Amino acid sequence: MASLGAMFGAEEVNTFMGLPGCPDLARPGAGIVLMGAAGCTPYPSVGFYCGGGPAAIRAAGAAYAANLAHMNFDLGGPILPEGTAAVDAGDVPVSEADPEGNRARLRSAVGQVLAAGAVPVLIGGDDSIPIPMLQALGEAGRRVTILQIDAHIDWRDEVQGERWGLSSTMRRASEMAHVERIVQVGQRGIGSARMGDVADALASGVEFVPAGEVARAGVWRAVDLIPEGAEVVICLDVDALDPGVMPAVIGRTAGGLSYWQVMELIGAVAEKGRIVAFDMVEFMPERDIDGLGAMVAAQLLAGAMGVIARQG
Ligand SMILES: [Mn+2]
Repeated sequence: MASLGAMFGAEEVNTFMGLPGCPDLARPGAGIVLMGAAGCTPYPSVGFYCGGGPAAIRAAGAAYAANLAHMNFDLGGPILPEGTAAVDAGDVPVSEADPEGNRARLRSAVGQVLAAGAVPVLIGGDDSIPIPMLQALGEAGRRVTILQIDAHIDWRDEVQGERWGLSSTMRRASEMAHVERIVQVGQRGIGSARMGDVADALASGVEFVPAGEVARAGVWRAVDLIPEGAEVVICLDVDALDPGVMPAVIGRTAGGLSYWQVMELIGAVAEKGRIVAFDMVEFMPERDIDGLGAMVAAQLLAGAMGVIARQG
């Protein structure tokens, strides 16, 4: 079948947008290191239900391999401007049977990237993946603000006895001493949170910017809540996006953010502070419609990398 990539002469590539690989995480030779993970701490009822995410997002990115140096008007230049570089380190090995080992391997991989002075960009996989990434930032001595973009608040203390799963990500983050502030954007609809969990989050100092507010007034209050000069971790659950552009999620919820609202948030954070780590999770290929969600995920990921490459 004819494809966009073939039209523009993209060779077959295995990495995201044909970026160079990365044989040694400790010496990436680039300021941005992309890594995938099929999962981390699964709930037994669903397992690694986003396990195909990294491959699907890379496959969608392959279409742009021949266009990497072209003008991207979203960024005002090529994705990676002259003098910047990004590599794709492939996937961190994980297994549904070994969540503790998965967390250790993810912490170690992210830690190596941070030690090399690069920005880790992690693609999942479900929303349990950011937890070890956040721990690695603490081990590296970083003090961070988290900007979580998600339809759900992820403040469950445990689910089916599991404390490190995808519904507990922000509660675990709030317990980490090096996490100074959490701003959460995109909550909406039915099933976003339990009342008690919202109360706990607010009591801990979390600021919520619901999707309805973003629709009415834009992303700017969320940006105002990011401290000037902060080191920021952006945790993007793709279900924050409207299902009209991002159908590839386990639970579609009406009224989500647009591509531009998410790009505005990412760009504004990089202007106000510095993005020190980024994750994109919960992409579920089996739920996609004609590759629409994968295209949006790939373009958002490219856009985020372009913003990170440009920040001071
Ligand atoms: Mn979510």
